[in-house]
Amino acid sequence: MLRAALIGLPSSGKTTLFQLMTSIRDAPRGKGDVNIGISKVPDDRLDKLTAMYNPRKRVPATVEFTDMIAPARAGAQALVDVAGYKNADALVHVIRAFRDAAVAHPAGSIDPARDAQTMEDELILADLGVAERRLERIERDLKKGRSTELEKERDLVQRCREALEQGTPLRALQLAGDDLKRLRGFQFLSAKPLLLVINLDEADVADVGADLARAADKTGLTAFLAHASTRAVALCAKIELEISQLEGADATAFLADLGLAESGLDRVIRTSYDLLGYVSFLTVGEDECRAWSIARGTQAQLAAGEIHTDIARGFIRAEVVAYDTLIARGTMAACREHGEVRLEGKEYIVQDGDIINFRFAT
Ligand SMILES: Nc1nc2c(ncn2[C@@H]2O[C@H](COP(=O)(O)OP(=O)(O)OP(=O)(O)O)[C@@H](O)[C@H]2O)c(=O)[nH]1
Ligand SMILES: [Mg+2]
Repeated sequence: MLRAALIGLPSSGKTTLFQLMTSIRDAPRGKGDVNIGISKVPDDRLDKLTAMYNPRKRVPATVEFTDMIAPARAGAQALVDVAGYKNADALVHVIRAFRDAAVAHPAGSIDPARDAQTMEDELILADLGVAERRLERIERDLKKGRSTELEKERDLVQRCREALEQGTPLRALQLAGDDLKRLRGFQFLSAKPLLLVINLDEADVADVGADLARAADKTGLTAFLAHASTRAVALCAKIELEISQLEGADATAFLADLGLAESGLDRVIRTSYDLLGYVSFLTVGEDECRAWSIARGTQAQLAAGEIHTDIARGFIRAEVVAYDTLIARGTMAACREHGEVRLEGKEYIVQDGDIINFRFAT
């Protein structure tokens, strides 16, 4: 399951967004450090399959959101100190663009570009400390004896330090393969995928709609976004939360009035998936129809492990049919008759929308 942590200045709208994403309307306060909630991933394909199989259970993929309870600041320090934050797969930075004089801004004025840069600087500064400490240790160890692996690590961490010193977040380096593995243990904050959520003012929603370029222009974030090496979504958390409490048809009509084809929840999740390169595969049956999330490029045996470690361990074959094929044929039996249910091995790369039945031995 994808785990996302909400960060941002005080009163930027983190808890409002958390409520929108998780349907937890009165999150408990004062119990531990963080609120944790689950968001169901909207999925048309799962809806269609549920209609086809009429299963006892329909289980969507989920995303877990973490929100600090009444933090002094949910900035880089929280990410370093609080476990639920440190282990997040992705960070969601809520940037205040709503004006409301009744809600004080810690810096005394509304300036989304300044706030976006402040958070970026915090992440970079925290990482710079980690990189420098690591380099000192590597140099000390290298004096004791040569090691090719340590030298490789030193070169990589040096590259990271140079980027950070120039104000470049590590996610912009687009590291891959062994380099990515070497960095994993450090939990560099600026290397984590980051989604920016521009929390619009009520008065700007109708004008902006779902047009990100216009939202950026309106909130002075165009230049920042051009260099941020990340993705953004613009929404008004307060209005979206009000709309989400309406009945389905009313909510759709309300969104359409504002020029929005999709709810804020859908947009935040879809953009997070794009950002992380996540795709879904599905399992079907009379008992349960279910969607599962995996990273793009995941092999069948690893994907099986999402369901259960036993299935991965005893993996024999994956029976795979593409979603579009099943919908076109109408039944799994018809797909079989036409030879469209493929048998795939451990190393098969699971595709978005694959419907899979894993064969395994226990
Ligand atoms: N006008 C307006 N107010 C908003 C919007 N989003 C949040 N607020 C209000 O701003 C205040 C702070 O929102 P929260 O969601 O609690 O912000 P937060 O980032 O969780 O704040 P802390 O947890 O204290 O750091 C609340 O009174 C919200 O109702 C918005 O889009 N427009
Ligand atoms: Mg809060």
